[in-house]
Amino acid sequence: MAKDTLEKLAKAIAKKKIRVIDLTQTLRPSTPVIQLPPQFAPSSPFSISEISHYDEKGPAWYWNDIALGEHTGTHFDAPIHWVTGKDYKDGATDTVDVQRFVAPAVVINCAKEAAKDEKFLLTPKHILAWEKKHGQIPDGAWVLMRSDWSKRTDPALFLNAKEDGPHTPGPSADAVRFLVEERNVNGWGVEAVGTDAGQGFAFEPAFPAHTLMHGANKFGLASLCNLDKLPPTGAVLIVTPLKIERGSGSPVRVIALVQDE
Ligand code: 23J
Ligand code: MN
Repeated sequence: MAKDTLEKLAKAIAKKKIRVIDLTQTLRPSTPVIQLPPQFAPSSPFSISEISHYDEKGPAWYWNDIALGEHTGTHFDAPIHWVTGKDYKDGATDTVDVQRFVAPAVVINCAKEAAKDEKFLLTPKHILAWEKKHGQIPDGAWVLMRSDWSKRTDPALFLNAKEDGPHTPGPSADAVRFLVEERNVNGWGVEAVGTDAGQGFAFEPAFPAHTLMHGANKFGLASLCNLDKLPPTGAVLIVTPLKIERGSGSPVRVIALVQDE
């Protein structure tokens, strides 16, 4: 590799030949948080309170206290989040190999399907059809499911809770199995509140994107946005969770590098 590769990259970014796209939702008290059945402990909503605002509490400075669950808003799921990944020494927010925080991404566009069917499930058949057009998913890539779900700005419509549980799109168990076993992905990312489909609790295995991905030391990304601004292949994601000691996940600012044609 040429020794000036990084220098060229920095110049291309400065000249906007390579653009930086924000895949992150704004954090605010109304940020939707996953809702579990009542027998399970809930994650609290994001909260923010002012410490001082150029006033008597701090004449020249403004700052806030914040409180939030690790899995709030646009966030990273570490392998130890799930019981199947609990023993990975490099599976916590503070122990993950940072090399994996910079990785290519492919985007599978399911926007039309999700618009027609709120419970749309991505299957191996869809993935293979995508690969026929765009080539095989590269080793170590993020696989991102574009559903345009992030365009649901009303928190209730975003969570889309119904009598029988949430109606939100996601992967089938077979799709997750395929990505883990047949393609050595870095992780799986979605626009919905969690990496699993809303009905994933009833799948076999339950919550396959959690059970199988984390069981294989792979990552998750949830509540992404702007996936419609990414090409199907060629983007590079930078995902840097907070270095929480033994953290199971973290809110994260996800950015993508994209080279225009
Ligand atoms: C805890 C329990 C079930 C689920 C989740 C968290 C998530 O989706 C998450 O944010 O990791 S499904
Ligand atoms: Mn999570």
